[in-house]
Amino acid sequence: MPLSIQAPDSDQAPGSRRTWSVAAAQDLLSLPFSDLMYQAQQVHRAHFDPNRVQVSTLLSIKTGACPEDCGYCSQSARHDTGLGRERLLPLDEVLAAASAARDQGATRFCMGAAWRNPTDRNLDQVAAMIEAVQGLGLETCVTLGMLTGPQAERLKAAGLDYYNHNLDTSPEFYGSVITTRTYQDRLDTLAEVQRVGLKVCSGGILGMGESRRDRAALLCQLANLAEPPESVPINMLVQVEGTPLYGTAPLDPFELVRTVAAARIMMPASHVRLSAGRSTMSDELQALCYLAGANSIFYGDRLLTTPNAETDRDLALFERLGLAPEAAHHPREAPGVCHRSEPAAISLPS
Ligand code: SAM
Ligand code: DTB
Ligand code: SF4
Repeated sequence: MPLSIQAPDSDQAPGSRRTWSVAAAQDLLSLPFSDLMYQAQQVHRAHFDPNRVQVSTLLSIKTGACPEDCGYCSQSARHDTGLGRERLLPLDEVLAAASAARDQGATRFCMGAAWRNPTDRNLDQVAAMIEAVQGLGLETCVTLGMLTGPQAERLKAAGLDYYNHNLDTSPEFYGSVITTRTYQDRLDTLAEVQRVGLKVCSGGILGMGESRRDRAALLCQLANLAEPPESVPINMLVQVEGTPLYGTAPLDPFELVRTVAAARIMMPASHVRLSAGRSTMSDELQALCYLAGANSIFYGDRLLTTPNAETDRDLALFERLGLAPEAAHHPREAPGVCHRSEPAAISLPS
Protein backbone atom coordinates (compact mmCIF):
# COMPACT_ATOMS: atom_id res chain seq x y z
CA MET A 1 0.00 0.00 0.00
CA PRO A 2 1.46 3.41 -0.87
CA LEU A 3 2.65 5.48 2.05
CA SER A 4 1.36 8.98 2.35
CA ILE A 5 3.06 12.12 3.60
CA GLN A 6 2.99 11.93 7.40
CA ALA A 7 0.92 14.37 9.39
CA PRO A 8 2.75 15.52 12.53
CA ASP A 9 1.68 13.41 15.51
CA SER A 10 3.54 12.77 18.74
CA ASP A 11 1.14 10.27 20.37
CA GLN A 12 2.91 7.08 21.35
CA ALA A 13 1.04 3.93 22.38
CA PRO A 14 2.86 1.88 25.04
CA GLY A 15 5.33 -0.53 23.44
CA SER A 16 4.96 0.95 19.96
CA ARG A 17 7.57 2.81 17.95
CA ARG A 18 7.51 6.55 18.48
CA THR A 19 5.93 8.68 15.76
CA TRP A 20 7.98 11.83 15.44
CA SER A 21 6.31 15.21 15.06
CA VAL A 22 8.11 17.98 13.18
CA ALA A 23 7.94 20.11 16.33
CA ALA A 24 9.67 17.42 18.41
CA ALA A 25 12.38 16.99 15.78
CA GLN A 26 12.85 20.75 15.62
CA ASP A 27 13.18 20.86 19.42
CA LEU A 28 15.92 18.22 19.18
CA LEU A 29 17.77 20.12 16.47
CA SER A 30 17.56 23.28 18.58
CA LEU A 31 18.97 21.83 21.82
CA PRO A 32 22.17 23.32 23.20
CA PHE A 33 24.91 21.65 21.16
CA SER A 34 26.43 19.76 24.12
CA ASP A 35 23.07 18.40 25.24
CA LEU A 36 22.24 17.21 21.73
CA MET A 37 25.63 15.53 21.34
CA TYR A 38 25.32 13.85 24.75
CA GLN A 39 21.93 12.37 23.89
CA ALA A 40 23.14 11.23 20.48
CA GLN A 41 26.19 9.54 21.97
CA GLN A 42 24.10 7.70 24.55
CA VAL A 43 21.80 6.38 21.81
CA HIS A 44 24.74 5.52 19.56
CA ARG A 45 26.51 3.52 22.25
CA ALA A 46 23.33 1.65 23.17
CA HIS A 47 22.96 0.36 19.61
CA PHE A 48 26.41 0.26 18.01
CA ASP A 49 30.09 -0.03 18.69
CA PRO A 50 30.98 3.70 18.41
CA ASN A 51 34.42 2.90 17.02
CA ARG A 52 33.23 1.00 13.95
CA VAL A 53 32.29 2.63 10.66
CA GLN A 54 30.55 0.87 7.77
CA VAL A 55 32.34 1.43 4.48
CA SER A 56 30.60 1.54 1.07
CA THR A 57 32.02 2.35 -2.37
CA LEU A 58 30.02 4.04 -5.13
CA LEU A 59 30.09 3.56 -8.87
CA SER A 60 28.08 5.42 -11.49
CA ILE A 61 26.98 2.62 -13.85
CA LYS A 62 25.05 4.97 -16.14
CA THR A 63 26.03 8.63 -16.16
CA GLY A 64 24.29 11.74 -17.45
CA ALA A 65 21.34 12.72 -19.67
CA CYS A 66 18.74 12.16 -16.94
CA PRO A 67 15.27 13.50 -17.81
CA GLU A 68 14.60 14.69 -14.23
CA ASP A 69 15.30 18.29 -13.17
CA CYS A 70 16.78 17.84 -9.66
CA GLY A 71 18.28 21.26 -8.92
CA TYR A 72 21.42 19.86 -7.28
CA CYS A 73 22.34 17.24 -9.84
CA SER A 74 25.17 17.27 -12.37
CA GLN A 75 23.42 14.53 -14.36
CA SER A 76 20.18 16.24 -15.32
CA ALA A 77 19.90 16.78 -19.08
CA ARG A 78 18.28 20.12 -18.25
CA HIS A 79 21.43 21.59 -16.72
CA ASP A 80 24.56 22.44 -18.66
CA THR A 81 27.24 20.92 -16.44
CA GLY A 82 29.54 19.61 -19.17
CA LEU A 83 28.61 15.96 -18.51
CA GLY A 84 27.86 13.92 -21.60
CA ARG A 85 25.57 10.93 -21.95
CA GLU A 86 27.24 7.64 -21.17
CA ARG A 87 25.90 4.15 -21.84
CA LEU A 88 25.31 1.55 -19.17
CA LEU A 89 28.73 0.23 -18.17
CA PRO A 90 29.52 -3.29 -19.31
CA LEU A 91 29.52 -6.03 -16.68
CA ASP A 92 33.28 -6.60 -16.77
CA GLU A 93 33.99 -2.92 -15.97
CA VAL A 94 31.55 -3.03 -13.06
CA LEU A 95 33.14 -6.22 -11.74
CA ALA A 96 36.65 -4.77 -12.01
CA ALA A 97 35.56 -1.69 -10.01
CA ALA A 98 33.81 -3.85 -7.42
CA SER A 99 36.78 -6.09 -6.89
CA ALA A 100 39.08 -3.06 -6.55
CA ALA A 101 36.66 -1.63 -3.95
CA ARG A 102 36.68 -4.92 -2.06
CA ASP A 103 40.48 -5.03 -2.13
CA GLN A 104 40.55 -1.50 -0.66
CA GLY A 105 38.34 -2.66 2.24
CA ALA A 106 34.79 -1.70 1.18
CA THR A 107 32.09 -4.11 2.31
CA ARG A 108 29.21 -2.71 0.24
CA PHE A 109 29.19 -1.75 -3.43
CA CYS A 110 26.59 0.84 -4.47
CA MET A 111 25.71 1.30 -8.12
CA GLY A 112 23.91 4.45 -9.31
CA ALA A 113 22.14 5.15 -12.59
CA ALA A 114 20.91 8.49 -13.92
CA TRP A 115 17.41 7.26 -14.72
CA ARG A 116 13.97 8.56 -13.84
CA ASN A 117 13.07 4.86 -13.69
CA PRO A 118 14.65 1.74 -15.19
CA THR A 119 13.09 -0.20 -18.08
CA ASP A 120 12.63 -3.92 -17.63
CA ARG A 121 15.58 -4.50 -19.98
CA ASN A 122 17.71 -2.14 -17.84
CA LEU A 123 16.72 -4.20 -14.83
CA ASP A 124 17.85 -7.46 -16.41
CA GLN A 125 21.27 -5.93 -17.01
CA VAL A 126 21.48 -4.52 -13.48
CA ALA A 127 20.33 -7.86 -12.04
CA ALA A 128 23.33 -9.51 -13.72
CA MET A 129 25.60 -6.90 -12.10
CA ILE A 130 24.06 -7.51 -8.67
CA GLU A 131 24.58 -11.26 -8.96
CA ALA A 132 28.20 -10.83 -10.07
CA VAL A 133 29.08 -8.27 -7.38
CA GLN A 134 27.48 -10.45 -4.74
CA GLY A 135 29.68 -13.29 -5.96
CA LEU A 136 32.69 -11.26 -4.80
CA GLY A 137 31.36 -11.36 -1.23
CA LEU A 138 30.21 -7.73 -1.22
CA GLU A 139 26.86 -6.42 -0.06
CA THR A 140 24.99 -4.76 -2.94
CA CYS A 141 23.04 -1.52 -3.20
CA VAL A 142 21.55 0.11 -6.30
CA THR A 143 19.85 3.44 -6.95
CA LEU A 144 17.94 3.48 -10.22
CA GLY A 145 15.08 5.94 -9.69
CA MET A 146 11.41 5.04 -9.34
CA LEU A 147 10.39 1.37 -9.31
CA THR A 148 7.14 -0.51 -9.84
CA GLY A 149 6.25 -3.37 -7.49
CA PRO A 150 7.29 -6.08 -9.98
CA GLN A 151 10.60 -4.30 -10.58
CA ALA A 152 11.30 -4.25 -6.84
CA GLU A 153 10.49 -7.98 -6.78
CA ARG A 154 12.91 -8.57 -9.66
CA LEU A 155 15.72 -6.85 -7.73
CA LYS A 156 14.92 -8.82 -4.60
CA ALA A 157 15.04 -12.06 -6.60
CA ALA A 158 18.46 -11.06 -7.98
CA GLY A 159 19.74 -11.01 -4.38
CA LEU A 160 19.98 -7.23 -3.92
CA ASP A 161 20.57 -6.15 -0.31
CA TYR A 162 19.76 -2.39 -0.31
CA TYR A 163 17.82 0.02 -2.51
CA ASN A 164 18.83 3.70 -2.25
CA HIS A 165 16.07 6.23 -2.85
CA ASN A 166 16.47 9.57 -1.11
CA LEU A 167 13.65 11.83 0.05
CA ASP A 168 16.21 14.65 -0.14
CA THR A 169 14.32 17.30 1.89
CA SER A 170 10.97 18.15 3.48
CA PRO A 171 7.70 17.68 1.55
CA GLU A 172 7.24 21.46 1.70
CA PHE A 173 10.64 22.35 0.20
CA TYR A 174 10.71 19.52 -2.35
CA GLY A 175 8.98 21.47 -5.14
CA SER A 176 11.64 24.21 -4.94
CA VAL A 177 14.29 21.63 -5.85
CA ILE A 178 12.56 19.14 -8.17
CA THR A 179 9.47 19.61 -10.32
CA THR A 180 9.47 16.48 -12.50
CA ARG A 181 8.24 14.15 -9.75
CA THR A 182 6.45 14.42 -6.42
CA TYR A 183 7.32 13.53 -2.86
CA GLN A 184 4.55 10.96 -3.02
CA ASP A 185 6.29 9.28 -6.00
CA ARG A 186 9.35 8.80 -3.77
CA LEU A 187 7.26 7.43 -0.89
CA ASP A 188 5.46 5.04 -3.26
CA THR A 189 8.77 3.54 -4.45
CA LEU A 190 10.01 3.24 -0.87
CA ALA A 191 6.79 1.41 0.04
CA GLU A 192 7.31 -1.11 -2.78
CA VAL A 193 10.94 -1.60 -1.79
CA GLN A 194 9.98 -2.28 1.82
CA ARG A 195 7.06 -4.50 0.79
CA VAL A 196 9.34 -6.92 -1.07
CA GLY A 197 11.77 -7.09 1.86
CA LEU A 198 14.68 -5.10 0.45
CA LYS A 199 16.61 -2.99 2.95
CA VAL A 200 16.15 0.74 2.45
CA CYS A 201 18.84 3.38 2.15
CA SER A 202 17.15 6.78 2.22
CA GLY A 203 18.24 10.20 3.37
CA GLY A 204 18.70 13.69 2.11
CA ILE A 205 20.81 16.65 1.16
CA LEU A 206 21.64 19.62 3.40
CA GLY A 207 22.73 23.05 2.26
CA MET A 208 20.16 23.51 -0.53
CA GLY A 209 18.75 26.67 1.08
CA GLU A 210 16.31 24.73 3.27
CA SER A 211 15.41 25.78 6.81
CA ARG A 212 16.00 23.92 10.06
CA ARG A 213 12.29 23.10 10.00
CA ASP A 214 12.79 21.43 6.59
CA ARG A 215 15.62 19.34 8.00
CA ALA A 216 13.38 18.37 10.93
CA ALA A 217 10.55 17.44 8.57
CA LEU A 218 12.87 15.31 6.41
CA LEU A 219 14.05 13.39 9.48
CA CYS A 220 10.41 12.86 10.53
CA GLN A 221 9.49 11.46 7.12
CA LEU A 222 12.39 9.01 7.33
CA ALA A 223 11.87 8.01 10.97
CA ASN A 224 8.12 7.57 10.46
CA LEU A 225 8.34 5.25 7.44
CA ALA A 226 6.70 1.82 7.91
CA GLU A 227 10.18 0.82 9.12
CA PRO A 228 12.99 3.35 9.49
CA PRO A 229 15.58 3.01 6.70
CA GLU A 230 18.41 0.63 7.58
CA SER A 231 20.78 3.21 6.13
CA VAL A 232 20.36 7.01 6.24
CA PRO A 233 22.71 9.01 4.00
CA ILE A 234 23.17 12.62 5.04
CA ASN A 235 24.66 14.43 2.05
CA MET A 236 26.03 17.97 2.06
CA LEU A 237 25.24 19.60 -1.26
CA VAL A 238 28.17 19.26 -3.66
CA GLN A 239 27.84 22.47 -5.62
CA VAL A 240 28.18 21.72 -9.32
CA GLU A 241 28.61 24.60 -11.74
CA GLY A 242 25.68 24.80 -14.16
CA THR A 243 23.11 23.44 -11.70
CA PRO A 244 20.39 25.77 -10.35
CA LEU A 245 21.68 25.30 -6.78
CA TYR A 246 25.22 26.34 -7.66
CA GLY A 247 26.09 29.37 -5.55
CA THR A 248 23.66 28.57 -2.70
CA ALA A 249 24.92 30.09 0.56
CA PRO A 250 26.87 27.42 2.43
CA LEU A 251 25.22 25.89 5.49
CA ASP A 252 26.70 26.40 8.97
CA PRO A 253 28.68 23.15 9.47
CA PHE A 254 27.24 22.78 13.00
CA GLU A 255 23.83 22.32 11.36
CA LEU A 256 25.23 19.24 9.66
CA VAL A 257 26.49 17.89 12.99
CA ARG A 258 23.13 18.66 14.61
CA THR A 259 21.27 16.88 11.81
CA VAL A 260 23.47 13.80 12.13
CA ALA A 261 22.88 13.79 15.90
CA ALA A 262 19.12 14.14 15.51
CA ALA A 263 19.08 11.37 12.88
CA ARG A 264 20.97 9.14 15.32
CA ILE A 265 18.44 9.83 18.10
CA MET A 266 15.36 9.48 15.88
CA MET A 267 16.60 6.32 14.07
CA PRO A 268 18.69 4.62 16.77
CA ALA A 269 19.32 1.32 14.97
CA SER A 270 20.01 2.78 11.52
CA HIS A 271 23.42 3.33 10.03
CA VAL A 272 23.76 7.09 9.51
CA ARG A 273 26.08 7.78 6.58
CA LEU A 274 28.14 10.94 6.32
CA SER A 275 27.80 10.95 2.54
CA ALA A 276 28.54 13.52 -0.18
CA GLY A 277 30.49 16.63 0.70
CA ARG A 278 33.26 15.12 2.81
CA SER A 279 36.01 16.18 0.41
CA THR A 280 35.55 19.80 1.49
CA MET A 281 35.01 19.05 5.20
CA SER A 282 37.84 19.40 7.70
CA ASP A 283 38.98 16.36 9.65
CA GLU A 284 37.62 18.06 12.77
CA LEU A 285 34.14 18.47 11.27
CA GLN A 286 34.09 14.83 10.21
CA ALA A 287 35.22 13.81 13.71
CA LEU A 288 32.32 15.78 15.21
CA CYS A 289 29.94 13.93 12.85
CA TYR A 290 31.33 10.58 14.04
CA LEU A 291 30.87 11.77 17.64
CA ALA A 292 27.29 12.73 16.77
CA GLY A 293 26.60 9.17 15.65
CA ALA A 294 27.58 8.93 11.99
CA ASN A 295 28.78 5.38 11.44
CA SER A 296 29.04 4.90 7.70
CA ILE A 297 30.86 6.62 4.83
CA PHE A 298 31.39 6.42 1.11
CA TYR A 299 34.96 5.32 0.65
CA GLY A 300 36.91 5.68 -2.57
CA ASP A 301 38.24 8.61 -4.53
CA ARG A 302 35.00 9.26 -6.44
CA LEU A 303 31.32 9.58 -5.59
CA LEU A 304 29.18 9.37 -8.76
CA THR A 305 30.43 12.28 -10.86
CA THR A 306 32.40 14.33 -8.32
CA PRO A 307 35.49 13.68 -6.18
CA ASN A 308 35.19 12.12 -2.73
CA ALA A 309 37.63 12.52 0.19
CA GLU A 310 40.78 10.60 -0.75
CA THR A 311 41.13 7.10 0.67
CA ASP A 312 44.54 7.85 2.21
CA ARG A 313 43.06 10.77 4.09
CA ASP A 314 40.17 8.62 5.34
CA LEU A 315 42.51 5.88 6.49
CA ALA A 316 44.72 8.40 8.28
CA LEU A 317 41.67 9.91 10.02
CA PHE A 318 40.43 6.46 11.07
CA GLU A 319 43.86 5.80 12.56
CA ARG A 320 43.98 9.16 14.37
CA LEU A 321 40.50 8.63 15.84
CA GLY A 322 40.87 4.92 16.62
CA LEU A 323 38.07 4.01 14.23
CA ALA A 324 37.95 0.73 12.32
CA PRO A 325 35.82 -0.38 9.38
CA GLU A 326 32.88 -2.58 10.21
CA ALA A 327 32.85 -6.09 8.76
CA ALA A 328 30.22 -6.94 6.15
CA HIS A 329 26.87 -8.24 7.36
CA HIS A 330 26.89 -10.66 4.46
CA PRO A 331 25.62 -13.41 4.33
CA ARG A 332 22.53 -11.93 5.88
CA GLU A 333 22.23 -11.93 9.64
CA ALA A 334 19.02 -12.80 11.48
CA PRO A 335 16.70 -9.83 12.06
CA GLY A 336 17.23 -8.13 15.40
CA VAL A 337 20.86 -9.22 15.67
CA CYS A 338 23.05 -6.61 17.33
CA HIS A 339 24.95 -4.33 14.97
CA ARG A 340 28.25 -4.72 16.83
CA SER A 341 30.73 -6.44 14.58
CA GLU A 342 34.34 -7.29 14.11
CA PRO A 343 36.62 -4.93 12.18
CA ALA A 344 37.10 -5.68 8.51
CA ALA A 345 40.52 -6.33 7.05
CA ILE A 346 41.75 -2.97 5.79
CA SER A 347 45.27 -1.69 5.64
CA LEU A 348 45.85 1.38 7.78
CA PRO A 349 48.86 3.63 7.22
CA SER A 350 51.75 2.94 9.58
N1 SAM B 1 18.58 8.83 -10.38
C1 SAM B 1 18.42 8.15 -9.16
C2 SAM B 1 17.64 8.95 -8.14
O1 SAM B 1 17.62 10.16 -8.21
O2 SAM B 1 17.13 8.33 -7.22
C3 SAM B 1 19.72 7.68 -8.57
C4 SAM B 1 20.96 8.51 -8.68
S1 SAM B 1 20.93 10.07 -7.80
C5 SAM B 1 22.42 10.83 -8.35
C6 SAM B 1 21.22 9.59 -6.09
C7 SAM B 1 21.20 10.65 -5.03
O3 SAM B 1 22.41 11.38 -5.05
C8 SAM B 1 20.14 11.72 -5.11
O4 SAM B 1 18.94 11.28 -4.60
C9 SAM B 1 20.71 12.83 -4.26
O5 SAM B 1 20.24 12.71 -2.93
C10 SAM B 1 22.22 12.56 -4.32
N2 SAM B 1 22.91 13.66 -5.02
C11 SAM B 1 22.93 13.88 -6.33
N3 SAM B 1 23.63 14.97 -6.64
C12 SAM B 1 24.11 15.46 -5.46
C13 SAM B 1 24.90 16.60 -5.12
N4 SAM B 1 25.35 17.45 -6.05
N5 SAM B 1 25.19 16.81 -3.83
C14 SAM B 1 24.73 15.95 -2.88
N6 SAM B 1 23.98 14.87 -3.16
C15 SAM B 1 23.65 14.63 -4.42
C1 DTB C 1 23.57 9.20 -1.63
O1 DTB C 1 22.80 9.54 -0.73
N1 DTB C 1 24.62 9.91 -2.04
C2 DTB C 1 25.29 9.26 -3.14
C3 DTB C 1 24.51 7.93 -3.28
N2 DTB C 1 23.46 8.07 -2.31
C4 DTB C 1 24.01 7.50 -4.57
C5 DTB C 1 25.43 10.11 -4.34
C6 DTB C 1 26.17 11.41 -4.06
C7 DTB C 1 26.36 12.12 -5.34
C8 DTB C 1 27.20 13.33 -5.20
C9 DTB C 1 27.37 14.07 -6.48
C10 DTB C 1 28.02 13.31 -7.58
O2 DTB C 1 29.11 12.70 -7.38
O3 DTB C 1 27.48 13.34 -8.69
FE1 SF4 D 1 18.41 12.16 -12.40
FE2 SF4 D 1 18.83 11.12 -9.98
FE3 SF4 D 1 20.23 13.28 -10.84
FE4 SF4 D 1 17.66 13.56 -10.25
S1 SF4 D 1 19.30 12.96 -8.80
S2 SF4 D 1 18.69 14.35 -12.10
S3 SF4 D 1 16.82 11.58 -10.90
S4 SF4 D 1 20.31 11.23 -11.66
